[in-house]
Order: sequence, then C-alpha cells, then structure tokens
Amino acid sequence: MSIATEPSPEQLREHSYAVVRGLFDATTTERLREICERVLEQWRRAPRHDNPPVGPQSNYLRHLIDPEYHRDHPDDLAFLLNAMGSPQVVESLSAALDEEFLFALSSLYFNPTGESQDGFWHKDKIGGEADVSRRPETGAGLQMQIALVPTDDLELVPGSHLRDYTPEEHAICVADDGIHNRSNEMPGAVRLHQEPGDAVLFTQLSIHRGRYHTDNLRRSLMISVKKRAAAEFSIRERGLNYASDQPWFLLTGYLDGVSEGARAFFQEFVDFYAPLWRVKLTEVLKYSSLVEKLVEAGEPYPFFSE
Ligand SMILES: O=C(O)CCC(=O)C(=O)O
Repeated sequence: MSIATEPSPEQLREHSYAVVRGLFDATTTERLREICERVLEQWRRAPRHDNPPVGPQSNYLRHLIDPEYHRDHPDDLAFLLNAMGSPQVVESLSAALDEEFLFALSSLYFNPTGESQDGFWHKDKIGGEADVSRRPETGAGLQMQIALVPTDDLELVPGSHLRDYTPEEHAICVADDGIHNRSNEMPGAVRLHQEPGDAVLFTQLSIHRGRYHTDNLRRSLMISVKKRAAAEFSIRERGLNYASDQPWFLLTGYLDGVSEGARAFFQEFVDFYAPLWRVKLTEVLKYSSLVEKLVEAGEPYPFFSE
C-alpha cells in the first residue's frame, strides 16, 4: 500500500490517514517541544484537569492551551495558538476534510514513566456524530498529530473507518471483553513514521492505537478538529463535554499576540461555544454566591444536612 501524503477526502477514504511531511520547520518544532516539555512538567505537578489522571502510566494530557499552564509564559501561549491556527495547519485540515470544521481540542502524547505498554486497538466512540457528515468518508473530524521528536508510535489500519470490524479485527478489539486488544498481530496495520515537524491526519473511526514504551521518547502534539455538523449534533445530544468546555477563551486578552489568521480559526470555535460557556459560568456564579451567603448566615455545613 502506498503512503498517503496528500491530505484530501480521497486519500482519507482509501487510507483513513494522510501524512504531511515538514508541516513545521525545525525552529518552530523545537520551540513547540520546549513549551510542551514545560507544560508536561507542570501538569505532572499540578494538573488543571483530571481527565486523564496524572500517574506513572499516563501517556497523554489535554488542554495545553489552558492559560494556567502559561501564567508566567504568555509568549508561549501565543506561540502555541499561532502554531495550532497557522495557515499550514488550517489548510491541510481543510484540504483533507472538504467540509466546514471547528477547532476541538489540544493534547500532548508522551511516553510513560512507569511500565512500557503497547496501546489498545480501538475506534473512538463518537456515536451519532459519525452519521451527520456531508462527506462520510472523512468522518466526523480529524486528529492531527505533529511529531516533536522522531516517532513511529502511532499505528492504524488503513481503510478501517468506513466499515465494521472484520472477524479478525473483532477478535482483537472487542471479543472476550477486549482482553486481546493490545495484540501485536493486527492484520494490515501500518506504523506511521514521523520526523520532527511531520504531521499525520487520521480519522477517529479508523482502528488505531499508540505505543507507550518508557525507553522510547515520545512527544506528539495533537490538534483535534470537529466538523461543524458533528459539533452541532454533539451539543444537541450531550451539551458541553471535557473537550469543548474551554471557557478560558472568554478571557480578555486570551488571544493577545495571536495572528489574524489564527484568531479567525479560534474565533469560529469561540462563537460556537461561548453561549454555553456563559450559561455554565452563570450557573457557577449562582451557586458560589449562594454558598457564600449560606456560610455567612452560619448555616450548618455541609448544606445537605437538615
Ligand atoms: O496516539 C496515540 O497514542 C493514541 C491516539 C488515540 O487513541 C486517539 O487519538 O484516540
């Protein structure tokens, strides 16, 4: 099978992924690595989110762009946002999807400090989001992994996103409560080699997994995007979730130092979710002011005791 190197719906339909070599130059990639290294170190000490929990087996973290990770490094936040919303990122994603999409989530994948593990094979569980696309062949959105160090830790089964599991795949991914899902015998799987600055775009419905070996340095920045149709579906069905709940975008000055193009990319995300973030903040405000008043009034604490 040929390596899919041109992001386009046709490539995604056939392969479930596309590789963009040299998406970022060496200087940008190195700076991104330094920033991610610093955030990883801070996350291990003082995580801002409990999904996933910090621990020796952790191999990813979410929300690199939470401003609390950059309180003393505002330039780093702007650098990250500029890279994530850069023309080459947005153009590759647009070419691959050929459908309107929104920013969704930033993550960092890294090797664990505990024990080495081969990841488990899976298709992401995205439910009905998968069925609302104008172009089903490009899924509900894309994951873009950008290597910050050389890696071949990402594996997937090309062409697996538009069909159910074959019997062999089912035996690995699903059967017997998934006890075989870390098998190294997945038929047709390819391991995607990336040099620093290379990007892989893949659909969440392909069978995929990572490799998490302690002695194999891994630092891959992941930008997730979601088709607008899928985002609308998800909000209707489930409201905000761990990914879309990013109210820091409401902070004045959050996008300071961010280029016009990158601002436009994130602004669509903000326009879409800001009303929901505001509702949530209003709810928190209602309860926090009430708690203050109850405490001031000397109500017995906790408040559920009569
Ligand atoms: O790259 C990895 O380690 C796994 C990525 C993954 O499972 C996902 O994005 O759903």
